[in-house]
Amino acid sequence: MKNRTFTMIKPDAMKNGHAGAILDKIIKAGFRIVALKQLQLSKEKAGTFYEVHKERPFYGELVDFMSSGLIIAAILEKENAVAEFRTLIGATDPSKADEGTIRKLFATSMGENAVHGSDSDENAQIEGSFFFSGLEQY
Ligand code: 3AN
Repeated sequence: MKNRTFTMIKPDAMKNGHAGAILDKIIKAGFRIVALKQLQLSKEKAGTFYEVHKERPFYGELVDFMSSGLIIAAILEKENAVAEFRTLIGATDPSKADEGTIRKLFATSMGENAVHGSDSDENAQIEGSFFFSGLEQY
Protein backbone atom coordinates (compact mmCIF):
# COMPACT_ATOMS: atom_id res chain seq x y z
CA MET A 1 0.00 0.00 0.00
CA LYS A 2 1.18 3.51 -0.81
CA ASN A 3 1.93 5.73 2.15
CA ARG A 4 3.39 9.13 2.80
CA THR A 5 6.45 10.85 4.20
CA PHE A 6 7.34 14.46 4.81
CA THR A 7 10.52 16.25 3.69
CA MET A 8 12.16 19.67 3.84
CA ILE A 9 14.96 20.89 1.61
CA LYS A 10 16.97 22.79 4.24
CA PRO A 11 18.48 26.31 4.00
CA ASP A 12 22.01 25.03 3.19
CA ALA A 13 20.82 23.12 0.11
CA MET A 14 18.59 26.03 -0.94
CA LYS A 15 21.47 28.55 -0.65
CA ASN A 16 23.88 26.22 -2.45
CA GLY A 17 21.52 25.89 -5.42
CA HIS A 18 20.72 22.19 -4.96
CA ALA A 19 16.91 22.37 -4.70
CA GLY A 20 16.31 21.45 -8.34
CA ALA A 21 18.73 18.53 -8.30
CA ILE A 22 17.25 17.20 -5.04
CA LEU A 23 13.67 17.38 -6.34
CA ASP A 24 14.82 15.63 -9.54
CA LYS A 25 16.33 12.76 -7.51
CA ILE A 26 13.14 12.48 -5.42
CA ILE A 27 10.88 12.31 -8.50
CA LYS A 28 13.19 9.90 -10.37
CA ALA A 29 13.20 7.65 -7.28
CA GLY A 30 9.46 7.22 -7.81
CA PHE A 31 7.96 9.53 -5.19
CA ARG A 32 4.77 11.37 -6.10
CA ILE A 33 4.49 14.97 -4.86
CA VAL A 34 1.30 15.29 -2.79
CA ALA A 35 2.01 18.88 -1.63
CA LEU A 36 4.92 21.32 -2.01
CA LYS A 37 5.77 24.89 -1.02
CA GLN A 38 8.64 27.31 -0.43
CA LEU A 39 8.70 29.32 2.81
CA GLN A 40 10.92 30.66 5.60
CA LEU A 41 10.27 29.36 9.13
CA SER A 42 10.23 31.82 12.02
CA LYS A 43 12.41 30.83 15.00
CA GLU A 44 9.23 30.10 16.91
CA LYS A 45 7.84 27.74 14.24
CA ALA A 46 11.21 26.00 13.81
CA GLY A 47 11.36 25.56 17.60
CA THR A 48 7.91 23.97 17.62
CA PHE A 49 8.71 21.67 14.71
CA TYR A 50 11.87 20.38 16.43
CA GLU A 51 10.37 20.32 19.96
CA VAL A 52 11.24 16.59 20.34
CA HIS A 53 14.93 17.59 20.24
CA LYS A 54 14.52 20.34 22.87
CA GLU A 55 16.83 18.66 25.40
CA ARG A 56 19.57 17.86 22.85
CA PRO A 57 22.71 20.07 22.92
CA PHE A 58 22.30 21.09 19.27
CA TYR A 59 18.66 22.29 19.61
CA GLY A 60 19.45 26.05 19.60
CA GLU A 61 21.81 25.69 16.65
CA LEU A 62 19.24 23.60 14.78
CA VAL A 63 16.45 26.15 15.32
CA ASP A 64 18.72 29.04 14.25
CA PHE A 65 19.81 27.18 11.14
CA MET A 66 16.33 26.02 10.10
CA SER A 67 14.99 29.58 10.38
CA SER A 68 18.00 31.16 8.62
CA GLY A 69 16.65 31.04 5.07
CA LEU A 70 14.12 29.64 2.64
CA ILE A 71 13.16 25.98 2.73
CA ILE A 72 10.99 23.79 0.52
CA ALA A 73 8.49 21.62 2.42
CA ALA A 74 6.80 18.66 0.71
CA ILE A 75 4.64 15.62 1.33
CA LEU A 76 5.67 12.61 -0.76
CA GLU A 77 3.90 9.36 -1.58
CA LYS A 78 5.32 5.95 -2.45
CA GLU A 79 5.06 2.37 -1.28
CA ASN A 80 6.92 2.14 2.04
CA ALA A 81 7.57 5.90 1.76
CA VAL A 82 9.23 6.58 5.15
CA ALA A 83 11.87 3.83 4.87
CA GLU A 84 12.41 4.32 1.11
CA PHE A 85 13.00 8.04 1.63
CA ARG A 86 15.43 7.50 4.54
CA THR A 87 17.40 5.21 2.21
CA LEU A 88 17.39 7.85 -0.55
CA ILE A 89 18.66 10.62 1.77
CA GLY A 90 21.32 8.58 3.64
CA ALA A 91 22.69 8.86 7.19
CA THR A 92 22.25 12.00 9.35
CA ASP A 93 26.04 12.50 9.27
CA PRO A 94 26.89 13.03 5.56
CA SER A 95 30.38 11.58 6.02
CA LYS A 96 28.66 8.28 6.92
CA ALA A 97 26.02 8.47 4.17
CA ASP A 98 26.15 5.89 1.34
CA GLU A 99 27.42 6.88 -2.11
CA GLY A 100 24.71 8.39 -4.31
CA THR A 101 22.44 9.43 -1.43
CA ILE A 102 21.14 13.00 -1.25
CA ARG A 103 23.12 13.80 1.90
CA LYS A 104 26.33 12.30 0.47
CA LEU A 105 25.92 14.44 -2.64
CA PHE A 106 24.63 17.70 -1.16
CA ALA A 107 25.04 17.94 2.64
CA THR A 108 27.86 19.84 4.29
CA SER A 109 27.75 18.67 7.92
CA MET A 110 25.70 16.84 10.56
CA GLY A 111 23.73 20.01 11.29
CA GLU A 112 23.53 21.38 7.75
CA ASN A 113 22.51 18.14 6.13
CA ALA A 114 20.48 19.30 3.12
CA VAL A 115 17.20 17.47 3.75
CA HIS A 116 14.80 16.28 6.42
CA GLY A 117 12.94 12.98 6.22
CA SER A 118 10.28 11.75 8.67
CA ASP A 119 11.31 8.81 10.85
CA SER A 120 7.89 7.09 11.17
CA ASP A 121 4.41 7.04 9.57
CA GLU A 122 3.04 8.77 12.65
CA ASN A 123 5.60 11.61 12.50
CA ALA A 124 5.11 11.93 8.72
CA GLN A 125 1.43 12.64 9.38
CA ILE A 126 2.15 15.12 12.21
CA GLU A 127 4.89 16.93 10.24
CA GLY A 128 2.93 17.06 6.98
CA SER A 129 -0.09 18.59 8.70
CA PHE A 130 2.18 21.15 10.44
CA PHE A 131 2.80 22.67 6.98
CA PHE A 132 -0.22 21.72 4.84
CA SER A 133 -3.99 21.72 5.31
CA GLY A 134 -6.02 18.83 3.94
CA LEU A 135 -7.10 21.01 0.99
CA GLU A 136 -3.44 21.50 -0.05
CA GLN A 137 -2.79 17.75 -0.33
CA TYR A 138 -3.48 16.05 -3.67
P1 3AN B 1 17.56 12.79 10.97
O1 3AN B 1 17.30 14.14 10.36
O2 3AN B 1 18.50 11.97 10.15
O3 3AN B 1 16.29 12.06 11.33
P2 3AN B 1 17.83 13.36 13.82
O4 3AN B 1 16.33 13.19 13.95
O5 3AN B 1 18.72 12.62 14.76
O6 3AN B 1 18.31 13.05 12.34
O7 3AN B 1 18.19 14.91 14.00
C1 3AN B 1 17.34 15.91 13.53
C2 3AN B 1 18.18 17.02 12.96
O8 3AN B 1 19.00 17.57 13.97
C3 3AN B 1 19.16 16.56 11.87
N1 3AN B 1 18.58 16.54 10.56
C4 3AN B 1 20.27 17.58 11.98
O9 3AN B 1 19.97 18.73 11.21
C5 3AN B 1 20.26 17.95 13.44
N2 3AN B 1 21.30 17.23 14.17
C6 3AN B 1 21.29 15.95 14.55
N3 3AN B 1 22.42 15.64 15.21
C7 3AN B 1 23.15 16.78 15.25
C8 3AN B 1 24.42 17.12 15.81
N4 3AN B 1 25.16 16.24 16.46
N5 3AN B 1 24.86 18.40 15.65
C9 3AN B 1 24.12 19.32 15.01
N6 3AN B 1 22.90 19.05 14.47
C10 3AN B 1 22.43 17.80 14.58
